[in-house]
Amino acid sequence: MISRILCVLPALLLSTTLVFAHSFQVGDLKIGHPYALPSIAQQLTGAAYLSIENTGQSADRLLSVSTQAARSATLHTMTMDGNIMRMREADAMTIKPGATVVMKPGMGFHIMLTGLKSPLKVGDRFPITLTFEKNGKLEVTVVVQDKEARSAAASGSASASGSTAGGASEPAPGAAHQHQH
Ligand SMILES: [Cu+2]
Repeated sequence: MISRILCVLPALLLSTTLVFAHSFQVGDLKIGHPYALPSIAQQLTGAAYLSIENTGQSADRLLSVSTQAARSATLHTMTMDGNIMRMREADAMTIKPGATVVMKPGMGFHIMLTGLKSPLKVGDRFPITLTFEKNGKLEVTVVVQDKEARSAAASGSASASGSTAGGASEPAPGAAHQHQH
C-alpha cells in the first residue's frame, strides 16, 4: 500500500511543473506556453500570447482563433508608425518552415479577446482553438499570469532588473491594450 502511494506523488509533482511551461503539438507545429495577462478592471478586453514553431518542410498559416471565454477572438498585429503604436486585425499569421513565431505584448502578433465573459485573473485557465491552413485545428490551454513570458527560468527578481532601456520602452502589463475597437 505504501509503495503505491509513493508512486503517485512524483507523478502529481511532475504534472504541476509542466503547467509552468506547457506546450502543445499539431502536425509539424509546436505551440509553446499560451498565456494571457490579467485584464484591467472594468475592461472587457484582453490578449493572449503563444509561440509557434514550425518543424516541417513547408510554411503554414494560422488562419483563425476562437474561444468561449470571450465574445470574439481575433488575430491582431501591432506595428510602430513613427512613435504611435498601431493595431489592426490580421488575416493570417505565417510560420515559415524551421521558424518560430513568438507572440508577445507590445509588438508583432497577439490574440485579441473582446467581450470577455469574465475578467482574466492570475491563475485562470481557458481554452483557445487555433485553426491552421495545413496542420488543422488544435485546442490549447491559456494560463493567466502576471508577467510577460521571458525565458522559462526567469524569476521575478531577474526580470525586474532585466530592462536595459530604463523601462520607458516597456509597456506596463495590459497597457498595450488600451486601444479602441
Ligand atoms: Cu489587439
